Formats: sequence, C-alpha cells, structure tokens
Amino acid sequence: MKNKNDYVHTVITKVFAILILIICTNMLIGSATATSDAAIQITDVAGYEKAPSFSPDGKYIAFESTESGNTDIWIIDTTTLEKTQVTFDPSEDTYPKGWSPDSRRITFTSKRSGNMDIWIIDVDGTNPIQVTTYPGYDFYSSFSPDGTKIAFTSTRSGNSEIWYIDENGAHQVTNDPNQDNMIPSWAPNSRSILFRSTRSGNGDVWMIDYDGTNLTQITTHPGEDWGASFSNDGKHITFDSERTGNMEIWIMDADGSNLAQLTYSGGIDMCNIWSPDNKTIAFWSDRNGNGDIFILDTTAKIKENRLQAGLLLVIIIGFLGYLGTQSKRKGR
Ligand SMILES: [Ca+2]
Ligand SMILES: [Ca+2]
Ligand SMILES: [Ca+2]
Ligand SMILES: [Ca+2]
Repeated sequence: MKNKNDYVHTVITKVFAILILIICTNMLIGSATATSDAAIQITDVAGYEKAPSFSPDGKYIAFESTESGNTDIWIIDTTTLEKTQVTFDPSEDTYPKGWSPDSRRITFTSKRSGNMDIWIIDVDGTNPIQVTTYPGYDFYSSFSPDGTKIAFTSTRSGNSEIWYIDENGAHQVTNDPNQDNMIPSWAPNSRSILFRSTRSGNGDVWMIDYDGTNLTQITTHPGEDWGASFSNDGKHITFDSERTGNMEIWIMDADGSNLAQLTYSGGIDMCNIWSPDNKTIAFWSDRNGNGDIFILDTTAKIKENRLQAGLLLVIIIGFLGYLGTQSKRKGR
C-alpha cells in the first residue's frame, strides 16, 4: 500500500508541477509573442497629430495638429469624430494636456508671446489668457482635477523643473539642479503629480506632492521611461517607455504590480492619457506613417492580468495544500 501511495503522490506532484509550468509558460509566451494591439485610429490627416487629452465630460479629445499649416489646438468629438480648430495663431500652439473640470477651457503651450508660455483658452476659441510671462521655456501644462492649480514645466530656475501656478502665483515643486524634471501629470487627489526625471541615472517616472513632499520613485527600469498618467479612479498608471528599444505604452497597478505592455507597433506610441470612464487611453502614434491620435481599450489587458494572477494563486495554494496533506499522512 505504501508503494501505491508513494506512486499516487508522485503522479499528483508531477501534475501540479506541469500545471504551474504551463501557466507560467503561457504568461511568458503571451507577453513575449503579442505583436499587435487593438488601437483605433481617430484622426487621419497628413501632418502630425499629437498630445491628446480627454475633456472631463468625455465628449472631446483635445490635441495638437499641423493640419492648418502651423501647429494649432484642435478638438475631436469622441462620438462623431468631427474635428474643430480651437486656435488660429500663426505661432506654435502645442501640448493641450489639460482641461478645466467643467470641460469649458483648455490649457496649452504657445509661442505667441515671443517665447514658450502657458495659456488658457475657451473651447470655442475665445478668451485666450496668458498664464506665465517668464521669458524662458514654460511648457506642458495641466489643470489639477479640482481646477485650483495648473502644473507645468519651466526652466526659470536654470534647468527643467516642475512648477504649479495658482491664484497666489507660481511655485516651484521639484528642485534638482543637476537633472531634468518634466511632463507633470496630476493624480486624482489633486495633490500628487507624476513626472519624468533622470535623477536615478536614467529616465524614470516619479511622483511628488505639489508642496514638494513625498517624493517617490515609481519606475526603476534602466530603460528610458517618459510621461505617465493616472486612471481617474487612481487604480492604474500608464506610462511611455523605451525599455523594449521602441517607444511603447505600458500599464501597471498604482502600487507597481501587474506591469504589462499595452501597445505593440514598430512606430512611436506615446503621450498616454486616460478617458474619464477609466476604460480607454488616448495616445499618438506614427505607426501608419505620420502622427495620429489613437484610442485603446485597457479593460481586456487589466482582466487578463487579474486572471493570470488569480489562476497562479489558486494553483500555488492547491499545491501547498496538497503537500501539507501528504506530510501529515507521512507523519502518521
Ligand atoms: Ca498656431
Ligand atoms: Ca516663458
Ligand atoms: Ca528608467
Ligand atoms: Ca496625421
């Protein structure tokens, strides 16, 4: 009987080991062999369309486009895909990365003052307001979700740092004179700001509170990581990264777990931003020859991650339980 029990034990152990191997192999092969994504292209003109951002009501995506002959801010209706030009100034108007909470105003970067400054404009193209007046570079601005602050990047301290402006004026957030800090993006709490810094020796995503406290490194890969954005429910972070040798967009849980690659194209995929319903991201890609705006459903990847983690956990718990039973039996 003892020999038969040992035989059964060995067979079950092998079956569990093979199951774990199959699951792990599937997880590795699944991530290694994915070569395409299901991104949907929503602009299709000859020039470069870049820097998308969703209005908080989800009705529009603002983006920059060279369709008019110079770089201007445009919006596209997310249902009808009808485009409307918002700025008409002959200078460069770029980075419309932030909407006011009421979806009526857009903050963007413009050279119309003679150098790069932050501006706000009504979505119908009226009431342009200059927000910064520093003679150097001020760029890449976004409203905090509560609408009380605008974060931006500025070189006014001597190198590229994160700043914000509110009713009391401009305030410096990061202070790292030897490294560049850029691409600020607000967390849903209107307190923390994701940004890109080279302070670890290579480009990584970091987070800091607007008052300069709670500096935290978010990504640690030796490859170059760029702009990041929080989902509006705070559960996920997407970020642009060159860690594969090509600029792609990655997703992870807010605690850094369940890291997965979202885009797969031979071109550039970057400037990720979440939709208000947390189901899709918008980004720009030159995968079809020139820069255009794309949207990509994130829900399938999040479900796949959860399923893989859940299956692995069930098998490991089952295996440990089985081993426990066997050792008790042997101890009798
Ligand atoms: Ca322009
Ligand atoms: Ca300036
Ligand atoms: Ca890195
Ligand atoms: Ca284009």
